[in-house]
Amino acid sequence: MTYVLKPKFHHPALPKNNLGLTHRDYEGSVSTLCAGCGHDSISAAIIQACWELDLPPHRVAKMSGIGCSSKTPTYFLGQSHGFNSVHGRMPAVATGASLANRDLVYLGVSGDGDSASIGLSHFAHCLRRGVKMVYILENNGVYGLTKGQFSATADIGSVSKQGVRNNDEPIDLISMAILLGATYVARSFSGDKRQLVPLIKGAIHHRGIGFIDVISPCVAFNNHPGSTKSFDYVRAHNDAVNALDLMIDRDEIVIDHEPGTVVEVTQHDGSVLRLRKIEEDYDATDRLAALGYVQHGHAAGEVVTGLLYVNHEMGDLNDRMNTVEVPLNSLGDAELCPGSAALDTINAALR
Ligand SMILES: Cc1ncc(C[n+]2csc(CCOP(=O)(O)OP(=O)(O)O)c2C)c(N)n1
Ligand code: SF4
Ligand SMILES: [Mg+2]
Repeated sequence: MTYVLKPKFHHPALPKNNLGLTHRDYEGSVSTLCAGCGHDSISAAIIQACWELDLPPHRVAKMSGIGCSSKTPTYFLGQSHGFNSVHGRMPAVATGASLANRDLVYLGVSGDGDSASIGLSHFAHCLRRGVKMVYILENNGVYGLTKGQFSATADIGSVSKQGVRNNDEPIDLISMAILLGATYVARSFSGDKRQLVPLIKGAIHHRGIGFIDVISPCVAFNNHPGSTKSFDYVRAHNDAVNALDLMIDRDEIVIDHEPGTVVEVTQHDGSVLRLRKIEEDYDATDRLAALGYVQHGHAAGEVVTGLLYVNHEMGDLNDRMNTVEVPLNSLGDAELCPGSAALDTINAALR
């Protein structure tokens, strides 16, 4: 519970990253979610990714909306900035923050209710505009916080815990993201940390929007036979198209998974996404093919996972709007009020 403080001491032999910080330094408060909730595993993956990347916690801003998923930023990166906004409005707040200060790493956490219902328009515009952020969607197919109503991502024909059938078409946020022009689109499963941690790391290093749809079972309301968002269903239908590793400064890394054809994508900041193909024909840089593959997988009841689409050439919203490099709050009077001559030039340009 949040009122139970986590002990600050830790084993002296805990490994440290290049900043001299242990994994514990990236944790937050004790989680109040149900024991076994998929969302807690995603928090653990975020902690692992930030620790491995040597991210200074004060350089991260956690943004969220409302829901069990949106509560989770309290449970990771306790020394980072955070803004828990209103239902569905996380993308709008993150857009403003990202434009005002491009120096921070923005980690947005949302739920399927938060992003696919009340916040659908905010989700869409944030993705199409390419806000520089990581957008993690903790997708359980239900409104967990308000006791398990079907959300807009629940599959047609899936059955609730009370035995009610969902008759509405689901919104596939991955297909939407690709159609909307998002430039880093991935799907993963909260139960697969080995896949999820590198996907989060790659998204943090991506210049643009890094959208990750993580299937995250709700053990209280949507983890029964008949659900297509349960641990058992996702384990049985997980179709991974590739496995990702992130190389920074071209460091040699040890890959502990099986061999396969490797494709490398160099990002704006020089980091390299190293994709080992599991599906030989899958090309994560081909937008239309990715869309087709995801749709076919969905029609066959498969949960297609991995880095599904990446485009490192588009840049982000800050590039497109030509925003200043430094945070707005560090600008002084001289930059903010350049005088009447500058104003005359602007006015002349508008005549
Ligand atoms: C404006 C507004 N409408 C409705 C609610 C009630 N509400 C709170 S959380 C939620 C849905 C949460 O579902 P999701 O985003 O999927 O998060 P989960 O709890 O499943 O992680 C709703 C409808 C609210 N808090 N604010
Ligand atoms: S109600 Fe569901 S989503 Fe919410 S904490 Fe419990 S298991 Fe997680
Ligand atoms: Mg939900």
